Amino acid sequence: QHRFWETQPVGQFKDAGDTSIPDGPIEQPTPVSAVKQEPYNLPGLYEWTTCDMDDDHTCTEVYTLLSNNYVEDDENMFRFNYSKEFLHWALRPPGYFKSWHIGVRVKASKKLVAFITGVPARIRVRDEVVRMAEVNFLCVHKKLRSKRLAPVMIKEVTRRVHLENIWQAAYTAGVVLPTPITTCRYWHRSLNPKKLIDVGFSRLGARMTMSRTIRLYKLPEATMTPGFRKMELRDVPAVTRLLKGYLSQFAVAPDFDDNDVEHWLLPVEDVVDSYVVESPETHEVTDFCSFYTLPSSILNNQNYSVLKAAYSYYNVATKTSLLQLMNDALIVAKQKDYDVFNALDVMHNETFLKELKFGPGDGQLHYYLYNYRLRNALTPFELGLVLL
Ligand code: MYA
Ligand code: JJ1
Repeated sequence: QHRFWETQPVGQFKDAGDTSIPDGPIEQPTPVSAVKQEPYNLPGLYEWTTCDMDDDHTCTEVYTLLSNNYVEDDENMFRFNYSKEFLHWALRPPGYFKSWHIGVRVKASKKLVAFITGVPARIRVRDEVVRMAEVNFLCVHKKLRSKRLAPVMIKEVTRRVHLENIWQAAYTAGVVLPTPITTCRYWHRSLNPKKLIDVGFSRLGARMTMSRTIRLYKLPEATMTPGFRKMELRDVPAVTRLLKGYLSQFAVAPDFDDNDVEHWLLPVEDVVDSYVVESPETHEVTDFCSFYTLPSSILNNQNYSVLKAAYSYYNVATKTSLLQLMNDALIVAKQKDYDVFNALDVMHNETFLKELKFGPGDGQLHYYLYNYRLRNALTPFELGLVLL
């Protein structure tokens, strides 16, 4: 069934429901000196490369590989189109390791044909904060698929993570592997319904006309919460406090400090947007919301080539209702010309999705931990983690 995954320290389908196996690491760490010193062998025509994401040419090569070969929807109508600026941000958080940005090139031509990355994170699982790698951007060129290259790349990133004395990882995928800690659904809020329908992202509902649909999704011109403004550097300590308090209730969530918040939440144009609510009376920051920008290429459409999508990231409401806060997030996304606002059913998102006219998508996202067993799967609303 899973020739590769059966050999890995992950929850195995055959152990499902076995309550005699405890939660926690599946295998114990070895001394770093005992970690294999040489890279895994690639097929003879290919070689490993470490990608320097500060180098504009390398960043462009990675961007081009992903924009032509990364994740598509089940009908191959859309493909994620992460921008260079996004990749630069996503791959260089505090304490990142360049050695975890791994490419594969064709020896003869030096063409980049595969990629996988890790970035360090502290993730709390129940009561334990665990140092992990967040693994993302696994991509093999379309012409090199099904040659078992992916397992070699996963083993190589694992080796390089072990060399930093880190023994666990978190990752997400659209496919089912052994064994998800939870399975989330994507929800979509139309901001530009006419374009979404024109490109086949959504359909005109039954008994709906285009003009009724446009009216249905219309939003106010301006945000409604007094004191709602863009997050600034001076807000970092307050946002960290809000996030720590909020995330503590979930079974799995990142353990963010001020440095992490500065990196992951401070706005970067066309990459990540964050807003706070500063009380007009007390000047206290009481709420915040954020989204990241991940456009998709529209494959095979005469009129449009990109879908501009915002993805809900971390949101914390203490004084304002989460519903009103997210409505303001939709309003700013509309002002900034996004076509759609996407969200997973994680954290407390269920409390606003239907009311704010999000509809369920056809895509699912499975969350996984490497070398950490959870006896019982979580519900999406027990999950406090969003990966990019
Ligand atoms: S998820 C996004 C993944 N990328 C895409 O979907 C882009 C488009 N697709 C491709 O580029 C290829 O199809 C990929 C597979 C590269 C995905 N995660 O080489 P193969 C297993 C894990 O012949 P290919 C993301 O980036 C598959 O079950 N395993 O297949 C997070 C089979 O194993 P088994 C996957 O299609 C990545 C084997 O690979 C995935 O040419 C997290 C087949 O290999 C997948 N998404 O290439 C990675 N897809 O026989 C794990 C297929 O056992 C990280 N497979 O079923 C683990 C933690 C590591 C660090 C640990 C540190 C301690
Ligand atoms: O975007 C997705 N689906 C869209 C488009 C579907 C096109 C045909 N397959 C969708 N649209 C309906 C929207 C509609 C708007 C009005 C209200 C009702 C709903 O459902 C899906 C998510 O739903 N996206 C994907 O399939 C992309 C891949 C998702 C897996 C990601 C793996 C990530 C890797 C991680 O690192």
